[in-house]
Amino acid sequence: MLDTKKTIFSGMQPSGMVTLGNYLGALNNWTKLQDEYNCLYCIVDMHAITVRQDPAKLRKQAKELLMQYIAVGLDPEKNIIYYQSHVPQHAELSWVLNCYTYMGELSRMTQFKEKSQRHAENINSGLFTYPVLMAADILLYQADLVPVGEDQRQHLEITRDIAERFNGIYGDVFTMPEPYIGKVGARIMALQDPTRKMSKSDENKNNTIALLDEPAVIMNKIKRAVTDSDNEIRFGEDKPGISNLLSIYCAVTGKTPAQAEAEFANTSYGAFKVAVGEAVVANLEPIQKKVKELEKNQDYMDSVIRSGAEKASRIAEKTLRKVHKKVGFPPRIK
Ligand code: ATP
Ligand code: LTN
Repeated sequence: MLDTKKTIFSGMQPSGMVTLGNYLGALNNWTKLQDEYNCLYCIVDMHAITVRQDPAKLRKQAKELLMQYIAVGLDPEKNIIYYQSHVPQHAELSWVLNCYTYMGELSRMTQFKEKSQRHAENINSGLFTYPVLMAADILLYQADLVPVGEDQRQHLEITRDIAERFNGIYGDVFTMPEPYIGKVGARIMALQDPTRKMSKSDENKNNTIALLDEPAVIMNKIKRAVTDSDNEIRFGEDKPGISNLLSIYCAVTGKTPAQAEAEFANTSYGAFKVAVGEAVVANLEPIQKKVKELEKNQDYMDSVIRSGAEKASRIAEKTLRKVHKKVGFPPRIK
């Protein structure tokens, strides 16, 4: 049967505990797409080492991320789920694409500027070429669509620029990918500083809610979230804290902004925060339960890891061979 489904690729770094931001901005959309598309969801451990990681912790986080992919509802039978470092074609294509990417365009990346400020002691060249590896991830699988949070829009643009440049020279080698950015939850902010995005590598754990946080911890973090003093529950640029909590509420309940505003029109901040906390806890409960089950099933996890890498590698190799041929590398002798 002819496979006419389009392809989706996305990834997440095992750089900390998965946050509510990662879930609402990305993971939650991924599960909605798995029936209509051929999907690959990668754990981008090679991206994670652009910031110094503790080896034992990185390994643990990668495994936990994999379990959370499955626990939120990604079916390993329907989707290709794998570790980036198990598929060497990512690094190989990344090298080639490095030679088609300009220093100038990489220096304009907001994430690079932001991360080099945060890690001034370790501004390594991997951090600088991070978007090239990301372009390789996406282009290797000829992805049509890339579901990500708002913060990744710029990386998608540079991916398209690289693809367009390469195709311009060699003909249609790469499919042009489009970003897929959801309407709600695309940018969840830090709880203690709602002008910054919630980020899993944030050292202040009061800024983030982890998918695996205990219910009491979640309630507490939301209670302590920074708001303002005018006691009005509505969306507004002048109300970043309340707007963030409202966005979270809408994303976990499926309610529209107008519905949420109406619901809390005469509510105190205290009661509102309890309602948001309870909605989050209820949403995360089944995910946490599923992770506990998966933790007990090592054999199953191993089989997912093995088969995911095999399937991804087979597809990736096709694109890589084509690229090698186009740029003029000598053919392999069988
Ligand atoms: P790090 O802190 O290590 O940079 P991160 O939390 O920013 O990590 P990533 O692994 O870089 O997370 O991103 C995974 C996915 O989650 C991406 O699609 C990204 O756009 C999305 N995402 C990250 N943070 C948020 C957020 N605060 N709101 C919505 N989506 C987000
Ligand atoms: N840079 C992304 C993670 C990432 C990714 C990708 C996302 C790496 N490769 C390919 C989509 C497609 C981030 O979220 N920080």
